Amino acid sequence: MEETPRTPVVTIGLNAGQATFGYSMTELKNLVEANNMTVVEEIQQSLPKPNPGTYFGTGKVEELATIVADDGVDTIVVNDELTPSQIRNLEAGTKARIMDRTGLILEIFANRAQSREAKLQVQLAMLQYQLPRLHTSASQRLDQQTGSGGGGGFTNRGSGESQTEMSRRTIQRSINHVNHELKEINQAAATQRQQRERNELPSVALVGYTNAGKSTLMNALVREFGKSEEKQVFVKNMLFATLDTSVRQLTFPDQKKLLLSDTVGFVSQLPTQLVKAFRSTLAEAANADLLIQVVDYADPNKEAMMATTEQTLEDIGVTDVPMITVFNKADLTDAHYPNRVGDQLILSAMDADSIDALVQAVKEKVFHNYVTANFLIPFADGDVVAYMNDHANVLDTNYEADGTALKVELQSADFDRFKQYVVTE
Ligand SMILES: Nc1nc2c(ncn2[C@@H]2O[C@H](COP(=O)(O)OP(=O)(O)OP(=O)(O)O)[C@@H](O)[C@H]2O)c(=O)[nH]1
Ligand SMILES: [Mg+2]
Repeated sequence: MEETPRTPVVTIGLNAGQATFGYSMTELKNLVEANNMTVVEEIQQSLPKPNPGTYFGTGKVEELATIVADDGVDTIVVNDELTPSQIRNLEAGTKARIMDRTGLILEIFANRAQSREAKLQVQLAMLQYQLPRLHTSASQRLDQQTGSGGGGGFTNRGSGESQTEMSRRTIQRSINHVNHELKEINQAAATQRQQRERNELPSVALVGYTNAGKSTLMNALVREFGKSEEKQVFVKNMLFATLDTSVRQLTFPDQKKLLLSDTVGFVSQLPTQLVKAFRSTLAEAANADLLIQVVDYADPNKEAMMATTEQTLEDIGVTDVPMITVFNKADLTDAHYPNRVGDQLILSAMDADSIDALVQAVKEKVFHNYVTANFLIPFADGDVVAYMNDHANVLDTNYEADGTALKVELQSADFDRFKQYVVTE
């Protein structure tokens, strides 16, 4: 199958001396490629702060205009979010379409969204991004219509503004409509979450930079410990393969159970409109008992990616959930794996021993309210023995004259519940 040709673009970033500048330009290139475009020229300008009117300096805008004219490039991608008037001024100055980082990320999300919820969330973010921009571009059209002089300016202005108002109202109506639909979906999700909480299973969420291998780890764990009917999640070597939250139950051989969730990956400067729109999807992470931060250990920018993940978690209000850090894709490095030091693991999602090491680390963090005890259960209370076999880790069973003797590792709540059968050795 022929791939659709990639749109050639010029990228440009403002270097104000921030330590992460180089990384953010690499990230921008990856985002551009994720949007089926290709970078033909990368430009940067060192300026202590942006020019309020055109973001870049006058000389740079002229340089861009020359490149556009000479190289036949018609899209310029800017590394930051611009104000509506900066976009307008740059478009006028370069005769090219200007796409800012936010617009680019929104477009990628829009192309990736599959489920109804993800589509609505992206639509909401796009409408919110458009709302202030629509106003400006419409009044700009109005300025062009009225020109500099013109006695009829007042009437034109009036009709132009009402047109803007109308479009704004249309967008606002769409926002309300999408919000309403999302609310219904969210209510259902919240009910499910409550249901699960009532089941009192601990919940663990995979978080991290996009393409780190979260979904691959989820699949490896589900393959080994999931219910047979539970589906694998989508994995692909691209940015933002996952936009939907998936929750799967894992049951370990010792009957300990937990819920594992996989969700949307992060990138630096994730647009606020998207973070807001995806709040309910990200709620899984906020409500988790444990986070597994997944890092691509083979990526030279892993430190910056970890900082991005931690910043994004803070932005969505996830601040005090315990976390273990998984340095994944170790098979692509020279590192020895699996290797665990405290709450950090170097491993590969492709390796069975790594998965066991991860499970061990997760269990230590999550199942701390367990106790081991001996019980003697009279034969008349056979249902208690059945309960133990289903819900606890039965270590030893002996049939004695006055009942079944069990040595069991179980939740402290269950221990309290069956206290009457406890025997001390
Ligand atoms: N070599 C190697 N490749 C891996 C490993 N883990 C994941 N990958 C590959 O990395 C790519 C991204 O994996 P995903 O699991 O989709 O990553 P993700 O973190 O879910 O990404 P998003 O959903 O986009 O945020 C895929 O091509 C995987 O096959 C690993 O341990 N080793
Ligand atoms: Mg994924």
